[in-house]
Amino acid sequence: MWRTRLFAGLLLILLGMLAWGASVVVHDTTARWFAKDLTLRSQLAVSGARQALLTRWVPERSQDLEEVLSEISRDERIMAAVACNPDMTPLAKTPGFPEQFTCTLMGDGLLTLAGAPLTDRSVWQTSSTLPGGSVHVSAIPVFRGDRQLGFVGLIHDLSFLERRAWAMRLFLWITFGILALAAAGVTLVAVRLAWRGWSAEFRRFLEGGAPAPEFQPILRDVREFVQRLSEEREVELQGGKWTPQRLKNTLGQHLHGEKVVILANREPYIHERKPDGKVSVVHPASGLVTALEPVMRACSGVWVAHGGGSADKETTDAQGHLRVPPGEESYMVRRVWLTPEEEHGYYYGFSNEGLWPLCHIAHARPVFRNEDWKQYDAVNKRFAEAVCEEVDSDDPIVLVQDYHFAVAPRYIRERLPRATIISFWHIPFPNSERFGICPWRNELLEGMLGSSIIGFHTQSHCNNLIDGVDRFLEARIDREQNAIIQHGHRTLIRPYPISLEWPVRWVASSPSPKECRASVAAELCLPADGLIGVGVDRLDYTKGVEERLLAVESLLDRFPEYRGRFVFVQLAAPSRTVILRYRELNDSVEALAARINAKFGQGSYRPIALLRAHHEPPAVFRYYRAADVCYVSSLHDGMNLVAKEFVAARDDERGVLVLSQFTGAAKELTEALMVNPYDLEEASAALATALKMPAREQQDRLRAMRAYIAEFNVYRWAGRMLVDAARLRRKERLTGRLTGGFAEAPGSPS
Ligand code: ADQ
Repeated sequence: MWRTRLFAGLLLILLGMLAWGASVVVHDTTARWFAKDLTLRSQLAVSGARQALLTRWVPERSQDLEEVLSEISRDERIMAAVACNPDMTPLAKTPGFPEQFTCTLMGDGLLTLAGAPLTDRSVWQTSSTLPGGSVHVSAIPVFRGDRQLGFVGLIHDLSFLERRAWAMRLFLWITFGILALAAAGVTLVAVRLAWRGWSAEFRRFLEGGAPAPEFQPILRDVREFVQRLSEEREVELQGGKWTPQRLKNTLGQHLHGEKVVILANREPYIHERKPDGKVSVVHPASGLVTALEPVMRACSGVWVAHGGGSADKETTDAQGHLRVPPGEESYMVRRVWLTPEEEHGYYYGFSNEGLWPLCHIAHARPVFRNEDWKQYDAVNKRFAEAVCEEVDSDDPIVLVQDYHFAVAPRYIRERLPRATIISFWHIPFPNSERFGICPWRNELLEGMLGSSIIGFHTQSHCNNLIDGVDRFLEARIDREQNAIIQHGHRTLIRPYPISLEWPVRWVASSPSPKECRASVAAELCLPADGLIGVGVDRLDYTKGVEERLLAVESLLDRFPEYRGRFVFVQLAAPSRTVILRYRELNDSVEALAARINAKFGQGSYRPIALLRAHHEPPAVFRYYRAADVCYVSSLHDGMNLVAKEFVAARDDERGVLVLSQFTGAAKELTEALMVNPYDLEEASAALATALKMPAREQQDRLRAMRAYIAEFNVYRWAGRMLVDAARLRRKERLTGRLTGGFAEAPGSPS
């Protein structure tokens, strides 16, 4: 409504300005007309009295001449008249003729008339102001034959013209004013009537009535908007931020506290038997686990995963069940056992030699073996069965994690047609040209489409999946809703950028950044003004570890002032070492670090500290908190949680994040120093900039990124997905899908 008022106000102002402009134009035009009119009148007055003037134009008859002038000035507009000699002296004038209009003034005026010689048709004129108002002054020559006797000067009263102009202006203002009010009034009434119709239509729609067809598209948007608003409101009421409690409440409110079952290859806690015979619990180096574990703590439920630890079997019951986290026991892990052949084909083979390089632009050739595919498919089926054993209703909520389980959603759907299955793909999804090289591309896509929702970190990965389906499958794409409909079943494709728990629990239990720095600097034998860089990764070729070490070399080449002062600590957890490409990477990183250390090392100083081992989270956070700079140089990464962890670790608001532009995180952490990791000059310059960055700027950048992660934390990530799932279930119930199988009802909402 305020828009309408604004529009009406603007209309009023516009019409006012129009009225003012029109009055100026009218005034100028009429003034020009009156000036012409007065010239004519002056000529007429003088030529009418010509005879009388000629007979009396001698000094002796100045008395008579004055009478003639008085006769001329009897015209109601002529105030006074004067007769002047050619030598510019007055011959006669009417009483009260204004002193300032001298014969000299008027005579000089006549002389300035350009062009032809003066005649009795010539007129000089000007306007002036007297205390009583404006006047018009004119001078007209008087000739006897060819001889000029002199000239007559006339003073015209112009005050009537001003009065007339004011009257005209007033008239225009009133006319335009009435017009403006009428136009604004008509607009307001028209909008009010339209608004009433629209709001009645909205209300009817929101109350569940059938809207008029022309309103349907906009009303659908409005309903979604209102729903979003009410959710935002709910957020505000709960203090604005997503927390474990809020996630629990959301589950209770939207999903009535239903149990969530997670299917992931990696388990959150691995039991390993150490050489001394003791069993230890290991937190795996995995972004997926880092993100999902806090969600499970908040939601409870069951996490179904491969039991890969050497002491995993002996720490579970006969069904592979174990309550975790150790000491808290808030949710259940269900371990699934794989034979070495199964693990080889499904995990190392198809998942990590096939799909992983297929999805990452990191110049590793995917290897697809028929035997691996068979294992992958069979293992997916086994895990799907394990999920179905863990559910306690026929319409459970299942979160399927990552590329290891592309076909599991279809197997779960076959057994539980009413399940709500959300698949989240933690790595990039390739474009259709690249995806098309996979011999089992159709089977993978069909499998994924068993899901109710498929999530990616970014919209561009969503688009790639949709394009792939468009290209390879018989399916209908609803581009407006970002949905795929196949065999009557609808799958929504949505971006959900993953994040961390906030605050990260390892930060609170860590020593202060100062203490961390002192202890790490001592370990590295750094001088007092020493500087520390850090990189934290699984040793994977997509993480750009080689490019990172080369950037450090370039920094020391180009900026010698850092030699002897700067040490880059690379924590590198060995990963997938069964695969040749990973073993090669391991060797080449080691060789590279040794070469750079040999080049710049001196005494006890080594610029690269390569710590090739798995580190438990407190150790990882100690390095984050000690560092001046953290460099994340992934060649391609779905999100990259290391970047977010570094920011979360720095509650002292010190340190700089240098981040590869090819990570999903780069789209969110825009205050990081962004680099192309292949461009060693750019990367080393960014490292130098980071090491010189003033404390104030470090603080500004970190503060902005910390605020972002605090808000967009992992509870929000999970909450958004689960709320979308709940909405979907509501819609499905409404359209009767749950009673009639999972086929989409005709015209069902998305
Ligand atoms: P990852 O490829 O595993 O995850 P990332 O997101 O960087 O990569 O997470 C790595 C996790 O492992 C972090 O929590 C880190 O602290 C930990 N870690 C790394 N090196 C370690 C080491 N040496 N010792 C101990 N812990 C270590 C996949 C995708 C990512 C996506 C995540 C989450 O590849 O793009 O961000 O899933 O969706």
